[in-house]
Amino acid sequence: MTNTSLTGKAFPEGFLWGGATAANQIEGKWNVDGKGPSIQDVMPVGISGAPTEEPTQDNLKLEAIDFYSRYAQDIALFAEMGFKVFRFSIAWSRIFPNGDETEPNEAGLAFYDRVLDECEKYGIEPLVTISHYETPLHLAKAYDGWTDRRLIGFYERYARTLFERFGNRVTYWLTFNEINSVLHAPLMSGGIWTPKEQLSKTQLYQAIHNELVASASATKIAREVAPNAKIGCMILAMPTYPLTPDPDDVWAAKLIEHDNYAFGDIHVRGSYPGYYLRKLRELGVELDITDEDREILKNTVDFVSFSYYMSVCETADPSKRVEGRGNIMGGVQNPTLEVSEWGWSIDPVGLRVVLNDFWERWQVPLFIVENGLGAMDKLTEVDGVKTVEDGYRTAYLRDHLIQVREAIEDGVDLLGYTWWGPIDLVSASTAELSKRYGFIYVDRNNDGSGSLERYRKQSFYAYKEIIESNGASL
Ligand code: BGP
Repeated sequence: MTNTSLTGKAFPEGFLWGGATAANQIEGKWNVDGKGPSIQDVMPVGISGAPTEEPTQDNLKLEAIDFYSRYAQDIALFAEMGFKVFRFSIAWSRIFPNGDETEPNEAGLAFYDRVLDECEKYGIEPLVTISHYETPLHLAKAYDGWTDRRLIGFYERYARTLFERFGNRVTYWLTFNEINSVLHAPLMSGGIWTPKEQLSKTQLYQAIHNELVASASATKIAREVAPNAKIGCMILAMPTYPLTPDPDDVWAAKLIEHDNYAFGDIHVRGSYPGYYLRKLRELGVELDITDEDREILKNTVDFVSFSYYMSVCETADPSKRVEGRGNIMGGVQNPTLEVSEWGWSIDPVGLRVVLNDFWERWQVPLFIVENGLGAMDKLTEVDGVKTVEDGYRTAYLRDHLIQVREAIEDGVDLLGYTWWGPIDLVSASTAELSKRYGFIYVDRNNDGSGSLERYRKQSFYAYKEIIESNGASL
């Protein structure tokens, strides 16, 4: 299957190798230097349970891995691995603590200046997510998040503030993390306080519309105030295979793909596709779309970025449905694949499938901004040095990168690859620390204990070697 003749072939020159994080999963210091609470500060169990009214001590994100204090040391470790790019998000509620203020919080902006200073010191390109699952809590509670059109204006002000402040230091921007995940996780992804079961389809699709307009509007603002900026959308990619060759299964899989493609189609083409309008009609949803919205949507993105962890299957036959676990969306388990300790299918070829599909469909450069393996790691000692013998992580990394190389050979225009969680962090879906993704181990446990010391895992050296050889060592 795999074309082994590519073994030893380097990736294109200038390929951006690196790692990806999100503010709420690493920074900690949730109420320091003027930061307001975000939805994450009241989500102690991620999306696996209800939010709390106030931040509670069991919420690991409140201190996370204390990147807020340790960013210089952490970025130095990324530099040691040879990172060319570091993806991080800006915590909206550090800049606008409630989200609806008119003036930004200078101390919040100053923190990201310091982070950028460190990146520049090592020649690491920043890749900034404007909104990564961390809507200010006030916007969630007082406005019901993105269901309310007024969020467009708040987000525009926030994005403009970032472009004005950092536009000369940051080239690559992502407007919303995994924007399609709002379909499945309305609070985490859309800051929507109404519980999912009580949310009407009209509210949900209006929230999506409002986010899409805000995203396009950010692109428009960037063109004005930060002309060198490259703006990307970010999609949770999960290829959906038909469970059997039955055409009904093929079509059922296509419908799921449409749900996800719609977000890319709108960002790249600037208008709603026919299949999406049909879906809205069939759901009986009538959206509030203004003529101005339609104009704004025409501000299309420069590139499409995505996360990729796994694939799923779909079937039209309820008797064949065996639900698997997975990244936010889940789906029908693929019986041919192994799964991770969290039940996520492991499918390197699926990454090649996504890269080809997205490239053929949109013909804009792509960026893999998340891919990784969450696993239980065991800190051990080798020759007196603390480390983790995580050959399983290196194997996952290599297997996926080999498919990436195949896709590049297939003609896909790919800007780079950022491994999710190059340093252990708090997981999004379950808010635990024992689900470790890092090449760097962080001594902190699910009960909050630990010194926060950092240790290089064996995969640290494996990734370093891959980057050093620009992929030729694969
Ligand atoms: C993506 C999110 C990330 C990240 C990752 C892994 O959906 O963009 O924030 O956490 O998935 O998921 P988890 O942390 O649940 O293992």
